[in-house]
Amino acid sequence: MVFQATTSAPVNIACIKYWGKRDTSLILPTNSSLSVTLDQDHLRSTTTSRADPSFTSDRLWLNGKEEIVKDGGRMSTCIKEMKRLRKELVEDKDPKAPQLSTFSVHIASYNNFPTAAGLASSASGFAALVSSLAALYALPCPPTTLSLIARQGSGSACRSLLGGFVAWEQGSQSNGLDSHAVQVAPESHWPTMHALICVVNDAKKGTSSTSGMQRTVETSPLLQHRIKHVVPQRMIDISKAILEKDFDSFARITMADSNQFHAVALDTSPPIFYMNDVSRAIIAVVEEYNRVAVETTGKVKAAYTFDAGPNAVIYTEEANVKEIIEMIVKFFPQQEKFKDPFGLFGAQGLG
Ligand code: 2P0
Repeated sequence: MVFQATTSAPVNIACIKYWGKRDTSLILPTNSSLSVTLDQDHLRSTTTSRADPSFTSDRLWLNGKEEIVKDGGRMSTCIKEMKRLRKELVEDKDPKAPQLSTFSVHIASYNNFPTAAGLASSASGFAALVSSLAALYALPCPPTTLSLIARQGSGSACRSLLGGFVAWEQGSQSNGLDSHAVQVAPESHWPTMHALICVVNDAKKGTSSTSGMQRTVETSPLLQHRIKHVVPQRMIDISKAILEKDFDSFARITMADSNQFHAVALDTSPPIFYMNDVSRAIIAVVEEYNRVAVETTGKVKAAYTFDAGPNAVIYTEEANVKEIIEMIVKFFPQQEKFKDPFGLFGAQGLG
């Protein structure tokens, strides 16, 4: 009998950014965050997990290359937690169920986009890992429960287990049981919302999110202001904007939060720079585009956001997608060799 399951999970792009942990081993954040899960075929991790009594250890291959599963590391924690759930929820209840929790697993995962280039590969990667083990172990768990485990792989991964508009509630318990993802609205709620992915640079980033954010927690006074006085209200306001499909408010909050996240990175000692000159030029172009839109309609039409890297994501509604792509291509002519190398330069529909 073969015990194997394959599932995939998409990346998510945060509008309210997660940056900072209050507990680094359980991965509990210093603030809540909110993201949009992209739902098309680009930017996904696909993971196959197999359990077999002949396997002698848990092993993992990422894009075809074996990675060490370190004892006590994040990968090993996720696998261990999933085996614990299998035992508790399936095997202890049904003694005839195959004792898969006692077998080692082999896991193979592929990203269809550049790994660790600020395109949230750890988010889709750990979400796909947890969902493939949940399928392998036939766990009767809602995505919220699985998000508690994906969170321990990589914080942002907890948000990729749900579709549409997803909040990661920071929670207040020290055991982390209330620090999980919740869906604010499904993708069908706002099908005209699109995310344009602009790959500025697909090289591996200089400062990893994990080490960068802890340096920020240790050294940035601005982070303390952000987590106490800014993010809580923004979480309320952006959730309302999403529920009311109020693009103008959604966009203004998203841009302000991206800018504050990068300000907090700059406020870190030594400072962290994730955006480059092209990123800043994209901000200038979108700001000018919005200035004209506000003059004519009173509302902005696009929102840029940047994660821990120079690549831009531009949120907009369907009616503006063509115009914005044409504008970006005009201001940032693509060298032939960089023309859509990963098939990413285009609209990611959410509908
Ligand atoms: C986010 N980022 O909310 C923010 C915005 C980057 C900038 O979540 O240490 O890779 O694995 O929990 O999840 C990147 O952080 O960090 C991230 P760990 P993770 O999407």
